[in-house]
Amino acid sequence: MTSLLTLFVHACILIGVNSMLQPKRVKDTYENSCLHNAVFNFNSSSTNYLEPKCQTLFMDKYTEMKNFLNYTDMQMNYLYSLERAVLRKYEKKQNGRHKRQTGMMARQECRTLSDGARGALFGAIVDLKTPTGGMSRYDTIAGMHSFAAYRYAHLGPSFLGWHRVYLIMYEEALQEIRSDVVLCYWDSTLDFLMPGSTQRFTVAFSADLFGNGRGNVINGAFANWQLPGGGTLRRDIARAQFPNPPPSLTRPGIVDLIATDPSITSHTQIVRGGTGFTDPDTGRVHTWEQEHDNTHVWVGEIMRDVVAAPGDPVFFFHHTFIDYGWELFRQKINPNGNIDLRNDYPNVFRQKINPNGNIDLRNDYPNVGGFHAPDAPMFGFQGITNRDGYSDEYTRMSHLIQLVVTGVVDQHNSFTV
Ligand SMILES: [Cu+2]
Repeated sequence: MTSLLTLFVHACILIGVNSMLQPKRVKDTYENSCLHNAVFNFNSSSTNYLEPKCQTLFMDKYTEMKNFLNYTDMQMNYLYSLERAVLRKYEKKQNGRHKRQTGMMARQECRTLSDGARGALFGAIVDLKTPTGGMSRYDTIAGMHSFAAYRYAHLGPSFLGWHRVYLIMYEEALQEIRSDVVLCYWDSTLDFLMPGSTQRFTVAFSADLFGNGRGNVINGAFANWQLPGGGTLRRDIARAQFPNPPPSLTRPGIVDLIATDPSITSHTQIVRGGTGFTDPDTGRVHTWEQEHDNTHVWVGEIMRDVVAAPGDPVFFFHHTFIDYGWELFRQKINPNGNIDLRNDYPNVFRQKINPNGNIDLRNDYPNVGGFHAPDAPMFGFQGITNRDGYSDEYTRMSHLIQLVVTGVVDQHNSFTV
């Protein structure tokens, strides 16, 4: 009797473990569960643990990324170890669906961090950049973005989810160095509110925060960073490289629009390839991704280059804010948290990617649309689908749980730099 009971308990544990390893999906294809399983169990370049069909599927993707980035097995192992850590947390969140977490650290504006908290976070970033065993973990993570840049991570609905997962992975890497840090965001609407010609003197780009904003970065925590492609980290903030229109920081009005406008209620209305919304300043179709582009251009130099951009740590502070703005939207359309927003993933991949209609990017990147398909594996994160990037689990992993829509934007506006 005892042994039967033991057996029963064991079986339960096994079933429990199994279901933990196989998160529920909206649409679980053979490809997705194979890749998920492969990533989850990946710990060396050996794939003998996979059945032959799955082995081929996985190795094709593994080799494609490895060759494109010219990474060593050690670098690939590192990326997969991070993805696995992210997946483990995801599944933990899934199992604790209704549990409210207390005492969880929340991401906040970088300028509102205490000196100690900012020192800890920036210190971890600098540590990540320090080469260990012949590689910089920071550069290994940054390079991954270049692989995904043109095809999966931009110009469509996966932009939001892809970058969210990417931020979580980066945060995971930082937490392996210091468990008490979370990302902070650069709310560039604050700097936008400074009169135009004074924006370049923002404290954000000073020795106290991200380092100087023009030329080689020679002060602050990220001074003299070397880029993997050669050269030093450099910026050219608030310079009108494209004087017409000049680069703009994130506009508070756009944040308000997506966070509070009651007529913008689906993801299709904020992503590229969808219907977009009307830009109050230009009257043109606009999206949250396009608004994010502007700040990249405003920072200039490395940040302006979609492939090299994560080489500037400001990339992650900016994206953390873009992720935050998206979260304001998500909470607006799902205030009670009872809608699975994976089902609101726009199925727009057969439409023109460029809503202005002047360039059909499908001609340049013939498969760009397909790469954004809801149930396609998220590029570089084979164990996750594009649609999964919209799930609540990733929100809850993003240290955004304490977000409250009401009052947040006002707080920003009255915050003085
Ligand atoms: Cu990006």
